[in-house]
Formats: sequence, C-alpha cells, structure tokens
Amino acid sequence: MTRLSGDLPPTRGQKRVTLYDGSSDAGRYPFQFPLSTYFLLMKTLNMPQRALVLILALACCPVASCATAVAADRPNIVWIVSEDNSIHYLEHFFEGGAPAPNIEAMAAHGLTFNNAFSNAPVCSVARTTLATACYGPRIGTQFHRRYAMAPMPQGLRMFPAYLRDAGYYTTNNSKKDYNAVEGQGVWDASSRTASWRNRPKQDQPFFHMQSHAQSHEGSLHFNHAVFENDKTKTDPNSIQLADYHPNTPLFRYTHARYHDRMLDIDEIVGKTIEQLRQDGLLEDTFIFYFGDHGGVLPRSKGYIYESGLHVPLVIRVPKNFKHLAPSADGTRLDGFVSFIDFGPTTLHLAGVKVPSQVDGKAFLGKSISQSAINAQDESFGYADRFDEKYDFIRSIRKGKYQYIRNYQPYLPDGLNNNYRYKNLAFAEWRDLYNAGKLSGAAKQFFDSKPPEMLFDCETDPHQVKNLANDPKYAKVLTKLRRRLQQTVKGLPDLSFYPESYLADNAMQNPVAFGQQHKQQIAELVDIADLALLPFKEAKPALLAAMTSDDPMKRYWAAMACTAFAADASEISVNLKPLLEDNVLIVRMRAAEFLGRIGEINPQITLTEIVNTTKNSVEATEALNSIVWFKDFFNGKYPVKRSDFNPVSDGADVDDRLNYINGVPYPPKAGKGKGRKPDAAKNKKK
Ligand SMILES: [Ca+2]
Repeated sequence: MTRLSGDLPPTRGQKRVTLYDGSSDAGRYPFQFPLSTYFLLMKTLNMPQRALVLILALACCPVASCATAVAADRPNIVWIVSEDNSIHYLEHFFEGGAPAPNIEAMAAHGLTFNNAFSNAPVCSVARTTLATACYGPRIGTQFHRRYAMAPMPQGLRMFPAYLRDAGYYTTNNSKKDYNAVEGQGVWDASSRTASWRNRPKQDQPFFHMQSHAQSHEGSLHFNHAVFENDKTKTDPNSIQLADYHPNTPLFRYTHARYHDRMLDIDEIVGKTIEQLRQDGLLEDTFIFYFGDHGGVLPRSKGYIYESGLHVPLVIRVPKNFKHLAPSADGTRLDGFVSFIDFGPTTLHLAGVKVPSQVDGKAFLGKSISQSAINAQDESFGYADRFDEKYDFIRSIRKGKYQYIRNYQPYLPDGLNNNYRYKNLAFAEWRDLYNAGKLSGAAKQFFDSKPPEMLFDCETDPHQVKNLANDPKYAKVLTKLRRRLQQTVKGLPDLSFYPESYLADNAMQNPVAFGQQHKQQIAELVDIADLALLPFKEAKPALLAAMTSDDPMKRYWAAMACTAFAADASEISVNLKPLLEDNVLIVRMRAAEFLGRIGEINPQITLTEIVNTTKNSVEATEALNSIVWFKDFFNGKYPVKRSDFNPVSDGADVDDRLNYINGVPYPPKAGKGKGRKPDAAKNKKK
C-alpha cells in the first residue's frame, strides 16, 4: 500500500508566497481617473473653471458608487487563511497575543467570531472539512495524511463547484491538502498565481481562497545557531507562556518568534485588502480571515485542545452587502461556528443552495439573525492519526466547557511524532521530562491521560485542570458524555474500526460503509465506553466482548482493559488467548493491555506483527505502541532497529523505524527502507 502524493502543498515554513504587485486595475468605476490627472487639470484652469470641475467630480462620486452597487448584484467572497494559528497569538482574541492592525480594521468593518473552531487540529483533515463541509470521520477523511483518497460522498461536490456552476470565478492560491478526491469543476484556477484578477469578465463575481504559510509550524523548525544568534522583534521576556509550558529561554524565544510571524501575517492580510481596494472591489467583497487550525507552540497543532481547534475568525462585511450581515460593524458574536459551516455560509452569501448532504449550515446571509447565530453553542472535534502517530480522540466544546473523550487514554500526548519534535522546544520539553525535572501542568503532557477530561475554558483557558472527577461537575460531565456518544453513533464515526481495517474494507465508499455498519459501530461505542464505568460494573460485558465472534468487539474489549490498566488485572487470564487471535490487530491490543500491566513483554508480539503484516497501516499502528512501550516504561521494553524486518513499507513505517534507530528527522533520502526519493518531500505538512 502506498501513500498518495497528489495535492501536497507546494510550500511551507518561511518561504514567501508571491504577492500581487497591485499594478492591474479592474476599473469598475466608470468615472474614475488618477488623482494626478485631476491636479494637472486644476493647474491649467482659472478659479471659476476649477470650481466647476470640482462640482462635477463630486457629482460623479455617488454615480460611481451607485454603478458599483448595481453591477455587483452578488457579493464576492475571499478567504484569507493563515497556517497553524489558534486565537492565542492575536491580541484581538487573547491577552498577550500580537497586535494586528489590519485584522482589527477588518473587525471594525465587520464581525468577530469569538467562538470559531476547526473540527480537527491538523491541516489535511481541517482543509478537507472546509472543502466538503462534512465531518471527516463520517466520510473517511479523518487521517493525516491519507493512505487512500476517500471519494466524495455520493452526489456531493466540494463547495466551490456549486459557486462555479452559479457563475462565480473560483480560485485557490494554492494549498489544497485534501483527503478526498477533488473531482471536476471545483476551481477555475488553483496555483501560486491564481487570482480574481485573471477572471475573463471583470463583472463576474468570484470566490478566492488564499493560504499563507508564514505562520506554519515549519517556521519554528529553526536550529540552535538561530536560537543563539537571531534576535526576535518581540522581546522573549514579554511573552506570557501557556500554563503547561516549561518556563525556559527556548520556550520564550520560540513563542516570541511565532509572535513575530503573526505580525507578518497581519501585514499580508493588509496587502490582500489593499489589492481589493485598488481593484474597486472592496465594498462588494466579504473577506474572511481565519487560521486553518490551531497551533503552533508545542501541545497545539496535532492536539484536540483549544490550542489545536480554536481559531481566529474575522469577517469584513462590504458596504454594498450590509443587508446580508446579522449585526452592525464591530460586533463580536459569541455563537459557535466550525469548519463544516464555512462552505455553506459562502454558498448562502452568494445565494446558492446549500446541498443537503453536508453536515454544516450557513451562519451568514439572508434571513440569518444575530440571535440565531448566538444560539449555537456546540462544536465537535476529532483527532486520529497525525503522520505516524495514532491517538484516537473526540471532543465536544459546548458553551464554556470542553469535554474530551480519549479512546486510547493510555497514550501520553508527548508520544513521539517526528515532525512535531523537529521543533527544539518540543525536544527540550521531552529532555526535561526524561531528566525528571517536570512537575504539575508541564508534566501532564507526558503522562497517560484519563479516558474523560472536562475543562472550563473560561476559568482555565490553557486547560490544565481536569474537572471530570470533580463531583460538582457530575451533571455537566454526564450531559456532555451523552452528547458525544450520540454524535459518534449518529455520524456514524468510522474510527471505531482501526484505520488498517478501513483501508482494506471501507474506502471505496466510506459513507455507505458507515451506514451499513451503523448498528455495529453503536455496539463498539458501547464496549469502548465500558472504560468509563467502575471496573466491577464493566467486567461482565468486557468478558462477553472478549469472546465475541466479532473481532472488532474483541479489539475494543482489549482497549477498554488497557484503559483500566491494573484494575482489570483480574481478567488478564481471560484476555491472554487474544494474543493468538487470528486477527492481528486484536493481538496487538491484547499485547498492549498485558504489557501495560507488566504480565508480558509486549514488544515480542508487536514486533512480530510489524514483521508479518502486509498492510503498512497495520504496521504503523503496531509501531505506535512499540514506541510507547519503548519510551514510557522506564526502559523496561527496549527495542532496536535490527529487530525489525517489515514486509510492508511506507513513509510512516520508515519514520518510526528511523526514530527507533536514532536517525534525525527527516532522514536523508535513500536511508530508510521503502522510502522513495520524493517521500521526504511528501511529508510536508
Ligand atoms: Ca496548517
């Protein structure tokens, strides 16, 4: 099985994208002429003549704006998207963030959404959610990155296609990173030069998406020499660190450097606005500014907390389409919106029907009131695989609370993920942990997680005080737990099957597969949730599931036992036969439980799986556990590169093996087994 490499982003990190030079002018004002011409003309005239010219010029102004309003019967829509930044880096949203005069000016001419969320904390999953307006775990696009492209749900296209059908000129500049097949007719142009300025008819309405990588995670992949020698514009001592970050010069420097990136982003946002102004299009164009998911200090991108999901969203409302906005300029809205809603909103603003198959709904446009927006108080989040790292998590943010359900709670957040750990601050954090120098909130990152977490995001914005076991919050916990159970069963959520199983069985038509297996998925959710009961209450159902004919039930019974850890030791004898299960992934989960409680050396079973499976996804799943056992059990379960001789290959398998081998990431091309010369390039985020 090979990873598909189409549609990977052409750039990341600090490379600058080409900016328009601003020389072209669409000239929509029939009476426009350059100011210099006006002054030249005035010089040659006497006083009464000058007065006449001035009167004429003034008289033309209302005509000009009137002509514009008539010409543009439908608004243009522009999305300006910055990579990898949560609300926490902009002062407009969070104390201590960067000032952003251009974004703040947009807000003064439009709306600020205090509660806008990506549904996933990583690029390809988030961007696919934007493009499809569907929840990733329902349509098979939840893994970063894809082993197989999911087809679009039957009868549905990526939303810009509907705008294009309705006569819009649609352009993307230029990142796509979709986990679903794009299909025909989505973009008129998608490239580093795509722009509304290239549309064939200047009165044609347009939708333009512009991504900016200056704030991408890669911008923090600097080396020690840079840390020692490059000064940041922002004073590292002025930084307010997150409660969970160790207070070290490197963390302060890294944060200051990202603060600088946000200053750059604001400047770039300003340039796009200026281009629209020069083209005479500004007051016909809705401009969305948002982050493509959270980030990007450690424990943000790739993690389902607020730092991974909560994004800035500001929408500039054009003068000529104020009637499509629910509130006056400068309003801050508290209603919740998430990435599934952005496409439907854009369609609705353009007066285009929103397809019925999508999961999102419009939050702006005709007949949508401020009170309707503010009544929305919920957002669903999903985290699955990030490159080679698995950790299956779902979340519901409802009002001020975020409920997180860790389905593999035994895995610490700090489990190695090569690309993340390229950031020196990540590596330093792990060194401090290994040296036993962390305590409190800073140490949580390397601990196993509880199956459920509940945070009050208002009083604890950095989410370090888990309230799930506090009796005062029992009612909130029960309510949100039910809501999440209802959501994952309702989709239904395909991740209750391991990715290796989905890759082999579901990817022809993930939506149909989900519908056909809806009942089974609901039963798997119930087995997984046995981990939330006191062990004694869960025991009979766990024993029954362990001996079920359904391998997926045996799989989840073992996972629930691993969550219970020592509490489930008394039934380890019942689970032991699963080490010989005829389904490899069930063996894998049994080895995890028995290894966690110290009854066996799990690496023997897990290594055997890596060395026998032909499915590289399954090998990646096993290697995830191998690295967990290697790094988090005080050296009890060591492995070495020579233990492995995998049948399957793939970039993620190579990444794990290289990590085990101590090869710095990214490895040199040709060093890893199965890595194609261009595979390193394909790892771009
Ligand atoms: Ca991104």
